[in-house]
Amino acid sequence: MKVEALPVTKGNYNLEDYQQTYHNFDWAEVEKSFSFAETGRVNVAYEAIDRHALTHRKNKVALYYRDPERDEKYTFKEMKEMSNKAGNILRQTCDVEKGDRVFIFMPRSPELYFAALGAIKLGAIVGPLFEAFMEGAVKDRLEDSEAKVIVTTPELFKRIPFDSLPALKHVVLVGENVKEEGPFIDFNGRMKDASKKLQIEWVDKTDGLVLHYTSGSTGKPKGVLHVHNAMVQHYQTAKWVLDLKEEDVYWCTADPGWVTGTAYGIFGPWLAGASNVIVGGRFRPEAWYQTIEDFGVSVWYSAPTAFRMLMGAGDEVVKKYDLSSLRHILSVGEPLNPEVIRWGVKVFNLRVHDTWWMTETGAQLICNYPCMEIKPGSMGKPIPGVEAAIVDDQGNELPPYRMGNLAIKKGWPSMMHTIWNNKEKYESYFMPGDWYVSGDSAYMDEEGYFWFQGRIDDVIMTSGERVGPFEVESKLVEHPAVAEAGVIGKPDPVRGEIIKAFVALRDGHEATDELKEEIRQFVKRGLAAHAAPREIEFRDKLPKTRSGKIMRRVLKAWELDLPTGDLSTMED
Ligand code: 6R9
Repeated sequence: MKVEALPVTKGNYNLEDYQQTYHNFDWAEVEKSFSFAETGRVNVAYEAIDRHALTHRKNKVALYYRDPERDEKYTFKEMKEMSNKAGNILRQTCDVEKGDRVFIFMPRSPELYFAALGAIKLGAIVGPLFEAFMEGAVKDRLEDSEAKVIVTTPELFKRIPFDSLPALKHVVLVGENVKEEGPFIDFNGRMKDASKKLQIEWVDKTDGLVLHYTSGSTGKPKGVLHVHNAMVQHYQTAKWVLDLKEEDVYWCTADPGWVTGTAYGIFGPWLAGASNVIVGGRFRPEAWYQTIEDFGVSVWYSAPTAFRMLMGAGDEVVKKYDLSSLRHILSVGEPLNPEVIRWGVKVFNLRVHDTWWMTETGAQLICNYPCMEIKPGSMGKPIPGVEAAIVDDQGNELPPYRMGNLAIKKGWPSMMHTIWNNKEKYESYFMPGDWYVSGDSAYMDEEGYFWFQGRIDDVIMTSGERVGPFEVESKLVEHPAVAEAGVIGKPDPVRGEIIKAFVALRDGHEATDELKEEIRQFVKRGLAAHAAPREIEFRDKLPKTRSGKIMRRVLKAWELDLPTGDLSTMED
């Protein structure tokens, strides 16, 4: 099914440009937008904030912040000053220098952004942590990175095993009445008097910027290091894919603990000079629609899990709000179900644009542009300057429609620089032919659209047929009783594997055997007999990461009674 009835957005970037630049795009041209073109040195925080404070954007709102307690806004000039103050605190009280790891462990708040930008201005590497991490998860990350400073709240400090972290020297507390003793520094108190002027540390484009820990299927989380050069792609994709223009008010719903919340919650939008909306607090459909109405959000970047929750809240809620400012919606993190796209068209009269990328890739790679026809279920096409292919396990390119490894030719600007303390792991991502292998399986159609099938290890082989769990999950959520679904392959002596679905029902539906059979038949009719789950199990909730990915490996571990591995990124 194509959703092409809707006119494509008149984007910054049109289809002819796309076709022309696709094969001969040169990232070096984009680099010329930044200071390294002239001086050879750079700093993302300068390019994202200070540079605008020197132009007509000086008094433009850079940050709209809201949570249940606070409602604030800061112009580019104010952001420059606040991040300078934070930088001065970190430099003067914590001796932060270029290359030091400064971790930030706190809920979203303006201070989080001041501290992150301040640290970056000193050339430090910022490690953002989800506020929901418990002690073990925090310790793993601070230990591996040998963080020198942590910026946190008095409440969250209780989860930091300070005494068993020898590299950790300073604890910057963001809170009321903080007493400065031992390693503790009173952030808010010192912000009052800190100087608004700061000597920026100019760095090389291959110097460290952010360190994001991600969980693999085994072992401890690994630290993916990104460097300042990533800005080249953050900036360009903010223009092409987010389609940000001068007058846009942009809202990315992701927390900075997830790569989406830094690349497209900090760098992309501010490099493009947009007004950036940041909302703290818990997810509530009403509050989300209210945010769009109150701030006049025009470009909105979120995730399938959030869209599915909004969908679950019903279309009546949508009608209570004036959402006419919205003009462009994007999604990332997991497969975007065609059902969500149809719903978007129905309730917002807009298409939801899928984007594919990973913590390791640093920025968007395969996307649905505003100017493109969308094929629901497809992630879109590679952006110019990026070469993607489906390859076999030896690195040979496969023809259209063959399922295989989704791979990217090395050399895009935002690619991770290394895995912290683990060069071997870093090297294991690459295959002969200079392919970076994503760990996702996909196929490409004859028009060059890419179709996600699952993580490599999630692909199901049932009676000799390869089935992508995502296809089955997407069909399942089209059933009116199904809110969410996770599908795994369960070992079976006859069929190799059988398809097993874990299903969370929408409110008002009863978990009966009849319903199981009805859902089975629904998938059989809508997809294929071999793709219908032989087993269905109802659950109140499915295990998901904080970025909304259904954790199939946890479902599999439950099913097979195996250890679940690292659960630090699982939501409560
Ligand atoms: C940005 C981010 C990466 C993994 C990736 C893939 C899944 C991301 C997707 C998608 C289908 C999309 N993923 N975007 N799957 N369609 N548009 O999500 O980074 O948290 O590292 O996850 O997420 O499996 O390999 P990260």
